[in-house]
Amino acid sequence: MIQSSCGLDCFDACEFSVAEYNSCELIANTSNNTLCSLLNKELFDTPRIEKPTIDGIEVSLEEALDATALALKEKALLWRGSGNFGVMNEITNLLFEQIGGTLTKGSLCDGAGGAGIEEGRGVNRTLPIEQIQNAEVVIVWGRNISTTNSHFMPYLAGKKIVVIDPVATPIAKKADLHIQIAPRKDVYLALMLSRFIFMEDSEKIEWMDEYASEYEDFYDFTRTFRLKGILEYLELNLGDIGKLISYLKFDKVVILVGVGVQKYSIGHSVLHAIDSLASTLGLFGKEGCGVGYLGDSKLGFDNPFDVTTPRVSKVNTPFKDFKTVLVQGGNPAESMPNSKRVQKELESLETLIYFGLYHNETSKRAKIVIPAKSFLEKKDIRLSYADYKVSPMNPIMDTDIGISEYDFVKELYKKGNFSQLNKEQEYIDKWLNHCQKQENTLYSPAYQMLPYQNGFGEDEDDEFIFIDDFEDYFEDIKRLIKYRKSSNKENKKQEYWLITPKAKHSLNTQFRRDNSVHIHPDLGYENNQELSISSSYGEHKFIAKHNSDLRVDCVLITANTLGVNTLTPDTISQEGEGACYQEVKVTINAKDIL
Ligand SMILES: Nc1nc2c(c(=O)[nH]1)N[C@H]1C(S)=C(S)[C@@H](COP(=O)(O)OP(=O)(O)OC[C@H]3O[C@@H](n4cnc5c(=O)[nH]c(N)nc54)[C@H](O)[C@@H]3O)O[C@H]1N2
Ligand SMILES: Nc1nc2c(c(=O)[nH]1)N[C@H]1C(S)=C(S)[C@@H](COP(=O)(O)OP(=O)(O)OC[C@H]3O[C@@H](n4cnc5c(=O)[nH]c(N)nc54)[C@H](O)[C@@H]3O)O[C@H]1N2
Ligand code: SF4
Ligand SMILES: [Mo]
Repeated sequence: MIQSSCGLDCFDACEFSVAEYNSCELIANTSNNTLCSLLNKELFDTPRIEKPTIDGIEVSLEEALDATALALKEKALLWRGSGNFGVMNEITNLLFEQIGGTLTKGSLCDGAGGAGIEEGRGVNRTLPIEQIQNAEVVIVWGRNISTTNSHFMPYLAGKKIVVIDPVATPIAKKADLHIQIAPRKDVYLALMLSRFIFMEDSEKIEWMDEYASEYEDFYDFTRTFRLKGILEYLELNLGDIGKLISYLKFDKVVILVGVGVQKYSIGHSVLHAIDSLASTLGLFGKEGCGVGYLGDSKLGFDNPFDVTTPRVSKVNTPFKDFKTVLVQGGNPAESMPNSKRVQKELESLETLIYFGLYHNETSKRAKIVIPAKSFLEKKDIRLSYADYKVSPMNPIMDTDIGISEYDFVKELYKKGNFSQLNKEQEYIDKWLNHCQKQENTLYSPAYQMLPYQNGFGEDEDDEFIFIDDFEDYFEDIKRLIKYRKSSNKENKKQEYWLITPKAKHSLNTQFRRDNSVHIHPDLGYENNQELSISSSYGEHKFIAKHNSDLRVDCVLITANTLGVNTLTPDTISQEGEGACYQEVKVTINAKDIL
């Protein structure tokens, strides 16, 4: 038996075993006993890049690495994606430190929300699965559990479920309560719920006196908004709020937040407001309670790949300032926002190097293409953003294809005459040595059964800091409410919110791709009709798919859909240097509108 784990960037971090080397039959080690089709099927079915190429012509690995070494002598940037979640992927940082190159900072993923959590709690600790299991009520807030986090589904069985999501997701359809909120309004909902909790005297004063004593100021802040106006803006009535509060008032409440709520410039404020609501209810450090988001998986580790190189934004990366760009484990030409700009800049580079498993929109534009080994073929360990488990990844099969990140860096060290690299196992051991070991399981050094039980901040001697203000430059809601009646939009083309979540049979842009735009049937377009969707960033043609799970004011295009990011803005979130994929309104253009 060889033990290993899935390296895909996913909440579940599944572990598996194989009976023998080179066996493709993966046996799940999870309690739920299934591995999803991404690992079991798509990973094996997707054609790999087998040979290195330069200008499309097959070359030996040696030639490709020589050309890479030469190109890295120019002003060079490393843009690393999240194609493989193993920690050894970051070893390329050491190479860029040696060559005096530049790395990126910020996040296409959870950065904005993470920053909001740190504003309130000081550090972003993961909520242990045990607390989810112990909850009576689970509020699923902008997370598409059955698609992106399916191994959590069994933990939710038998609990009261509330879903806050603009889409009637599968879990929303089964929920006790679904608030089909309009996009980007969650911060106001969290603040209003907190206000009502104070108004009803349901706040947990004793807990707050000890751990979050500035609550009076928070209550005052929630009262700076006009109640009636906000409820209208939220399209909710007092009855809806009452129902939501009736669930929040249970003893054991867990809130599971996904990235959906924070793909906006105010993403940090959304998480900060949700955490503030949770503090009002004393949900931290208590059995069966807590707010689970994407936790800081590296918390407590001393990362051997931390380097101090210059960094540029990962969200609106100025590729044109560089001569050489190495893309590793990512597909910026499609996964980054404002992808037209990205594609143009990648095309005009002197040398774009793509180091990955599959051909994609980035590899197609690359001068040098170097095939990587997949996580089934190399040694690594992975952390998790939804659990404290640390999972070794062992090679389970041989391949002639590609090179591992460690060997890639080792070869380039040799070619550059840089100092000796440590042995691969020594780096892996540096990670492992920090882990807590219980029986045969490894846990992160930050593992705590009840996070924030003793307080907040790194040393757990701080208080929770409530949200006390935020600025919204995209929607000035005080103005919106004031001028609602007089605003005349008749001459303006109807605009829709763009919802761009994950797809079931792909992992971001890896595996199956799509070409659909989901629209509500009431909009009057035909199913399968070609529609051009445009925003102030670009325009792209998609095939219409009727979807009555949507609100009529939203269109939905999944992250694996070609062209979706021609529509999205490369704005950087106010905090956390995160991407703001949904901070945009789009229009629908069809020749034959009914
Ligand atoms: N519209 C829209 N855009 C989004 C999102 C969205 O929800 N909507 N989501 C955003 C989010 S959350 C994320 S995390 C990003 C992800 O965006 P990226 O980080 O760019 O990831 P992918 O597009 O999935 O590309 C991953 C690539 O990694 C390569 N790869 C896989 N394993 C390995 C390996 O072991 N070594 C090497 N060298 N390469 C490997 C594969 O060839 C694959 O093509 O996308 C963001 N973009
Ligand atoms: N199958 C599959 N699994 C994946 C991935 C994948 O591509 N495919 N990607 C992985 C990665 S990189 C990540 S980061 C995670 C992310 O996993 P999730 O957090 O689940 O991310 P999303 O699918 O982007 O969006 C989640 C939900 O947010 C809702 N939403 C959108 N806008 C809003 C809003 O304004 N308010 C509220 N309340 N809800 C909103 C969407 O309708 C959607 O149901 O999933 C991981 N797992
Ligand atoms: S993609 Fe996620 S759910 Fe599927 S096997 Fe990997 S970790 Fe598990
Ligand atoms: Mo992500």
